[in-house]
Formats: sequence, C-alpha cells, structure tokens
Amino acid sequence: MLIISTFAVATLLIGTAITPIVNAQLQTLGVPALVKTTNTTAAANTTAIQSQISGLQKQLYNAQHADQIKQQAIEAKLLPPIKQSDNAKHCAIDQQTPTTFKTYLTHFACGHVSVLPNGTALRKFTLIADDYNGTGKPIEISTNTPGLGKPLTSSNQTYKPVIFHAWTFNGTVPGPTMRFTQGDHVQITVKVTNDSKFPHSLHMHSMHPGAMDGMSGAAGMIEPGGSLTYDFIAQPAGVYPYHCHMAPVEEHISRGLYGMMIIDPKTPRPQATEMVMMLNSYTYSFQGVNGSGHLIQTLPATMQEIQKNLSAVEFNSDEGNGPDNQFYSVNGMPFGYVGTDSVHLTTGTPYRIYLANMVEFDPVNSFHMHGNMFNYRPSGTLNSSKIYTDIVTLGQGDRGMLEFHYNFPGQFMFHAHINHFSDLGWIGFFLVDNKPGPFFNNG
Ligand SMILES: [Cu+2]
Repeated sequence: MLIISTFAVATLLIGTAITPIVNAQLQTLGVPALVKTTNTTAAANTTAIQSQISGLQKQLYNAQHADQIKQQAIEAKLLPPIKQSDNAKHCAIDQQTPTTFKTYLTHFACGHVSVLPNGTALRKFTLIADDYNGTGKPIEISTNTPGLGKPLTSSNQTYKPVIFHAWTFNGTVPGPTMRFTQGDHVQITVKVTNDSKFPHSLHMHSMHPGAMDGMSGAAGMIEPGGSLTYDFIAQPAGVYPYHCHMAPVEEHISRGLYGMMIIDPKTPRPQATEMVMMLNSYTYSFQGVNGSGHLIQTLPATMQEIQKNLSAVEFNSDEGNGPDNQFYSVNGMPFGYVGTDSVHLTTGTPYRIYLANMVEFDPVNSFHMHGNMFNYRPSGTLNSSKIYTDIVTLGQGDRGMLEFHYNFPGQFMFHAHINHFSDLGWIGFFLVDNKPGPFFNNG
C-alpha cells in the first residue's frame, strides 16, 4: 500500500504519462482512477492531493481486505445475539476452569465462539486427557461422607479423607459440560498429555461422521503426546454423555474420563434455572494395579487400606457384573449435596436438570425426587414424549431432562431409588425456600 501511495503522489505531482499505469493497477483492485488536480496554488494543490491520497488509501485498504471487512460485518451482526444467548444460559467461554461438585452443578462451557462466512457459529473447545502415567491424579471424594469427610455436626466424627486416583478430562471428574446449539460447527481439540501412559479418545453420543467417533484405530485414537480435533456439526438437540472409548472401555470410563454435552434447540427452551447432574461411581478395583490397564475381577490389594479408611461405609457384593463400586455420586462427590452444601431452590421457580448416568458395572441407576413431580424427556430430544413422574430409571450411558417447579417449601431428598447406591453416596437435598406465587402442577 505504501509503494502504491508513494507512486500515486509522484504521479499526481508530475501529472504525466505514469497516471495510466497507476490507474490500471488501481482498476485491477476495483479502485477508481486518479484524477489530475486543476488547483493552481501550491497549498490548495497539496490539500487536494492529500485528500485524494487519503481517499484512495481507504479504497485500496477496503479492496485488499474485502473478505476481512465482510467477515467483520457478519460477526458484528451475528455474534452479539449468539453471545447474548450464551450469557442467558450462564455459559462460560472457558472450559479449562476446574470445577468442584458445587460449581459443576451450574457450570456450562460454550467454547470460543466466532461466526463463519456462511453465518454458522463456530465453537472451539480444548480437552486435555491425562492418566498421570497410568496411576491417576489424587482427588478427594469424601467431603461430606459420614464418618469420613468433614463432620456434618459438631459430634466427634473425625475427618479421614478418601482419595481416588482419577484419569481426567481437564483435571476433573466429571469433565466439563460442553454446550452448543443445533447446527453449530464444533471443533473439540483433544490433547493427550506426554505424561499419559495410554492412548485415549473422545467418543460423543449424537450424530457425526465415522472418523469423528473416537474409537480405536483411525477413527480417533490419540497416543500420549498427540492431539486430534473432532470436527462436526452439532445435531440433534438433546442431552448426551461423552467419554473415552479406548479398551478396556469400562476402565477408561470408571477411572473418570467422561462428561456431559448439551445440544440446545435452535428455538430456545422456555426460561428456567438450569443444573447438570452427572451420576457416577468409583471403584477401587483398578487402584492397586499401577495402571496396568487390565481389568481385575476381584478387589485389589488395597482393599485392606480401603476397609480401614471406609469402616463407616457399607460394602455390598455385586451382582456379578465385574468390579464393585465403593462409592456412587452426583457430580463426582459422594454425599456432596447435603447439609450446608444442599441445593437451594425457591417455590414457583422453573428448574431444568440435565441428567446423565455414567455409572459403570451396575446396569441400572435411578433418580427419585421427593415431595414433587417432574416432566421427564428421555434423551432430552425435541420429539421425545414427556413422562410425568417422580422417578426415572437409567441404563448405562442413559440420560434425559427434568423440568419442574416446587410448590411447597422444605427439605427434600433426591437420590437413587436403589438404596445400596444411596448408602454409598448417591443422595442429595433440595432446600426449598418459600416465594409466594401460583401453584404449579408441572404436568
Ligand atoms: Cu482413555
């Protein structure tokens, strides 16, 4: 641009035969030709020349950056409503911020969003898969566990933390909740750390090409130190789990490599306070094998240590479906939402829970809400018929969406209606405050 401008100045000053050459160059860029000034005084001449140069520079810039300017215009028009919609969902950009069971409940990540030339939203995410050299990262899973975690009362209960060595997406169990809108172009870059011992992958439920399916081999296996971008169009609207699909899959899942994915419909669902509840479990059957990656069907050598630490927790033998789970939870923390950590609600407020079951080794889990009824949409898809109930049963990988209001204030338990699971951590409480308003039958 500088060369042409200088050239233009020289041409104007000289006013000779160079002008056609410059004009030819400008024409190829779609910029109007130079006009020879007719002013007589030197000052007027200079001003006119500067004005022309300034105008030409602007036109030249626009010609050279036409695509960029068009893109900026598209983003200026389409990005604000997308960001407004993300804000309305309380959707963070960054899915790297670690969550706890308290923040995971309402933490959604919508990714880094931009708009493609065709007007489609592009959302980019990064997931770091890490097995910590196969041995896992120590996470505490006993915050409120009676007799083990922090005392719920001022009784003489002692604090004995229970540690689980987890394999993680972005450092937490469960991994971040990723959220898109149907039709969005999504790019999820999964990096497996150098520190990892095993290959991992991202297998998402929902619809996508085979190469994006996150299975062994060419369809998405990522070696330690490697990365892969899963590139797809989000469809259809619904609630989905994602997880690593490397063999043995039950080990890669039960060690912690899973999370939830929500695809919103293009027409937003009715306004509601939204929560995520990921049902999961912990087994210590893999913790004694130093990340060998092989299933063992009996409880490991660390059982003595577990029994010592978990003396207050009931152990039940399983139904012969592989290793037993020693803990069950919502959002990664057994006995998490109890006492002062109960979930606070108010009467008359619309709520929506995105629910998924990633419990391994037990074929069935369930969700029961006390003192209320809710509308349940299996898989959360738009054409799934809703069920009006207070309990839903979920198989492995199953999920859905609950919508409800509370009419009465009070303390209400939510838990698995499998008491064995409740005894081992899968319980929580809603503390519902009274906010006068109309009565909702939810149905
Ligand atoms: Cu894996």
